[in-house]
Amino acid sequence: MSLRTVLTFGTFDVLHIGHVNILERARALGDRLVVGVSSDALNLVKKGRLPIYSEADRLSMIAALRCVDEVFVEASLQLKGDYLRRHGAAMLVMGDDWAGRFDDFSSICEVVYLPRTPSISTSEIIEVIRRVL
Ligand code: C2G
Repeated sequence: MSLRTVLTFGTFDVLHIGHVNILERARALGDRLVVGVSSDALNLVKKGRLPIYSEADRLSMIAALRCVDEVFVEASLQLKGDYLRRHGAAMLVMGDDWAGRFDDFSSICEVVYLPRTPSISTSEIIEVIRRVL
């Protein structure tokens, strides 16, 4: 019987409980979890700034989590379909801030949006740190 691979994408900058929650819930939906971590260059395009933590550090932290089996660098938003095929994904999981945005990939695998963890985000953490400094 082949293993059911779940794949998810994200920047995972300034790692927090919302990130860990979605990764653990994604892993529980299959047998192995593969995570595409956005490159620094992609983040600059997506969010107009570089992440606080470098690409290498973000990859290391995500790879160190017990629920994560494999990580790779997501270099381009346009390659999502290729990444899903290359890793033999049975399911794509994203937070529901992306609801509906990845439905086109349902021709490749199941697409599932999980509720975000409320009241925490990287940008809020950065804002709080700015305020206390
Ligand atoms: N997340 C969550 N709860 C939060 C914050 C984030 O469930 N409180 C989820 C997001 O919905 C996402 C994942 O954690 O599925 C990673 O979040 P980000 O690092 O903010 O990812 P993002 O930059 O949105 O990248 O092309 C898609 C992107 O790669 C997603």
